[in-house]
Amino acid sequence: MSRYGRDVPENTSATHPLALAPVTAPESSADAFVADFLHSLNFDRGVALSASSANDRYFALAHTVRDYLMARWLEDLRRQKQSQSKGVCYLSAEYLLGRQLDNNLLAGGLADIAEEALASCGISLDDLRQHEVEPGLGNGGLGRLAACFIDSLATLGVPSIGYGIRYEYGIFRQTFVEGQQVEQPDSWLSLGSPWEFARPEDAQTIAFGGRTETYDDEGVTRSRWVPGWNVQAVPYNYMVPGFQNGRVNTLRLWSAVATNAFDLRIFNSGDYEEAVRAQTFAENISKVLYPEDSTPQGKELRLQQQYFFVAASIHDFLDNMLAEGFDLSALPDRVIFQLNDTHPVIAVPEFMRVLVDEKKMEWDAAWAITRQCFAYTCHTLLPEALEVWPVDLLGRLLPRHLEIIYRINEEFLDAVRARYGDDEMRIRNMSIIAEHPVRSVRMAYLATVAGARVNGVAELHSQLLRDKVLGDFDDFFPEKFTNVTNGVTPRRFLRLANPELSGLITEAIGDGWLTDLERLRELEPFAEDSGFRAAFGEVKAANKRRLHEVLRARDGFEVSDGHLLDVMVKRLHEYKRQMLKVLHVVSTYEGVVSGRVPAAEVQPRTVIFGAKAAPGYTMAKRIIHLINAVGSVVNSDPRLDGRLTVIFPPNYDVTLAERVIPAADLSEQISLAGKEASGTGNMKFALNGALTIGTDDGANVEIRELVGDENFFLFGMSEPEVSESAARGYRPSEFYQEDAGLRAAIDLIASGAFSRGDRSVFEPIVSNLLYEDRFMVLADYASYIAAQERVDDAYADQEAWTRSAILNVARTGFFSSDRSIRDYIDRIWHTPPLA
Ligand code: 26V
Repeated sequence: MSRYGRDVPENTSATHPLALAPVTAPESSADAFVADFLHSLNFDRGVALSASSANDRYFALAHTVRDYLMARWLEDLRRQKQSQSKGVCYLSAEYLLGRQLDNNLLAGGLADIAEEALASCGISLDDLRQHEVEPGLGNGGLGRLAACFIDSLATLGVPSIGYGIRYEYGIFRQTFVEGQQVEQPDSWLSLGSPWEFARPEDAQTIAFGGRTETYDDEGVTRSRWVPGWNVQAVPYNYMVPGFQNGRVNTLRLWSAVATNAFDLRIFNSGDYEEAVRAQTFAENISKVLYPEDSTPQGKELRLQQQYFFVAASIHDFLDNMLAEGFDLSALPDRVIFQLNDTHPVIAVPEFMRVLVDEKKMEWDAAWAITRQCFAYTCHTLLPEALEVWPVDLLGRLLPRHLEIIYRINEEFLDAVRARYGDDEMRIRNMSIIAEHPVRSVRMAYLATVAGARVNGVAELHSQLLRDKVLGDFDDFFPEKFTNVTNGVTPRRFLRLANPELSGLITEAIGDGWLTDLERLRELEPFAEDSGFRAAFGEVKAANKRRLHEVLRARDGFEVSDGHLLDVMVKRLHEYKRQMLKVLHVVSTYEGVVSGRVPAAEVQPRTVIFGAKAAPGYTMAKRIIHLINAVGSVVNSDPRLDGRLTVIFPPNYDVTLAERVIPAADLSEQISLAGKEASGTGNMKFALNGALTIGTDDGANVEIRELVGDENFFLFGMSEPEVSESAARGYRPSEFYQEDAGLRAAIDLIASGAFSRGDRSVFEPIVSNLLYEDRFMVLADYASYIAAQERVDDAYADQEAWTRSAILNVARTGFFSSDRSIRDYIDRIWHTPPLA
């Protein structure tokens, strides 16, 4: 029964109360909203308004919003199944969603009504917003991209579903103790989530371990898997509403639960403790998000997570989305599984196993289908980030899958031999199985061999994939390779994060641009309009004030007005080169305290860092410590006259990003060329009118092409120069010897000036920079400092700066994730939108 006292009919007709739920609710419905809100407070939460906590009110509001979207959701679920048109299954181990309330209010066109309704009860919507704990089910760019993509899929009305893992603990909560990162568990579910719908009825049983055997099936010898143990995968559904288009897609995240059969057997043996232990073991699978985002540790639990969610997803699709008696050879017309990096690639042998072992299809026929049903997106260029699974581990956990991988490899290498002859070097390099240092499965190669398409995430990245990382594969099947440059959803990162700029844009060019972001081009002439520039400048100033309030309330920081706001927020990684930014700060500081530069000549700046380090990544954690140490010295030295401030709020997350990005003047995108696959933060900043200081790397290249050289601060070696320098042999100490400014900055760090005289604390950083550093910080130092001087000069002319900022907004509409999704449709998926 619905809460309206009637069951939801198969086809919600116009006369059904749920069907009347407005997409854009009429103004008069604030009263109805109040009634629904109070109903939810009383009947879902079981409290009276006067006795309710803020959390109760947040939940009641969320439930009310949910209910308004529900009819559309049920309708979309029904239609996607009924239409039997081709759809996308997006397989991703991460979804970094951010808070849901505002997004769903906006998508449902309910924001104004909700605000008015709550106000009439004396409740501030803004207060309730703060009660949402964001689901941090991702590490960084890759997880956030998945969240942007499901938003665009829903907004474009693409038949699709996102599949992933419902981690009980998301990305850790970062705290600082004496400047050093300490991780706390993120128990985002401790108060429950109002946005999820458990569907235990749709649980799947997922098997592991055991052995394989062959058997005679009416004269045909077949293989089968005899698993050793299994777990239940229980799905939780989340609404993914399109932007004011009446569409609601689904995100389905799997949670691991011990199977009855499993623990009963042990319970019956009388070993209660063992039974409980076994249950814990099974439920560990979805317990925690791995917080590493670049160096796969080859941990068994992680492979369990990967297989767990892709097997559940494939079975879910085959069991629930196909019509009765569906002819499996037509699968490529019905589905494409998009593999978000290598994490879900074990789906390939699972799909083959289902077709061959369970559906008894011929191997060749099954392989022909599989090759059309998968596509692979690569998100990295760092060799150490490419996942490999030791054969003994994989064979122990998934013995049948290993056999299937061997056969795929055998046939692939036969084809390679047929083309190139017995070129053993080439065969070894292209084999899905690596022999050294331990026999392992190269998941990126498996994905490339199986995928109908392989894409990189920015032009440069896709080119480097073809030229380097997957060069032999590009030679073998060039038609597979394509590019889809990343994008970000303008609903969250422009409309919600920056309502004032959004209002200003609408005033200037009318509405409609949020779903047609190239229309921001129409802002270009306004860059020449001094009135518009003044309004734009005021929006930026207001966003800065709002950020200052957040930083004060959240972390007790006091931030000065009138500073250039210089922001570097992203995961802490050596290749991203936070150290370059630190050296710039230290150089500025050293210039003043040494008396070479009068403080009055320093452009007032506030530098904001936000970054989490993988808990086991020692160098990254040391760099965090150094940033905090430099901040505490610089911020309290009166000789700087308050003209340089370093702020490092802990626990940078999507919620904080939404506050920081709209306030920024300068966006730091300073990775070593050829290392950052794309970057997506870079796009968010440009769209919000920050100017970029950046290398020719990832999507920076495309940003610069679009905004124009004069509106972008380029510095550093290009990728070919990096390769050349690496080939010659990089000798960082030469830069140190030859550049007095660099020497002074490094010496100051080495002297213990930021560690109370203790020279040992940051010594590993210094010696890394001087003698190893794969990421060539010192090589780009001089060029970076020179670019920062151009920044200072440019910022001194506020009119010109604002003009550039407006042009950045006007010219970066290309980076909407709607455009990325259209590219995926055209180049990879070929899925028409559902009418
Ligand atoms: C890798 C691994 C390795 C095993 C341990 C767990 C784990 C979790 C995540 C990852 C993903 C690393 C790759 C990644 O996040 N790439 C980023 O993808 C962004 C979206 O395409 C892109 O903008 C960034 O440049 C790229 O670094």
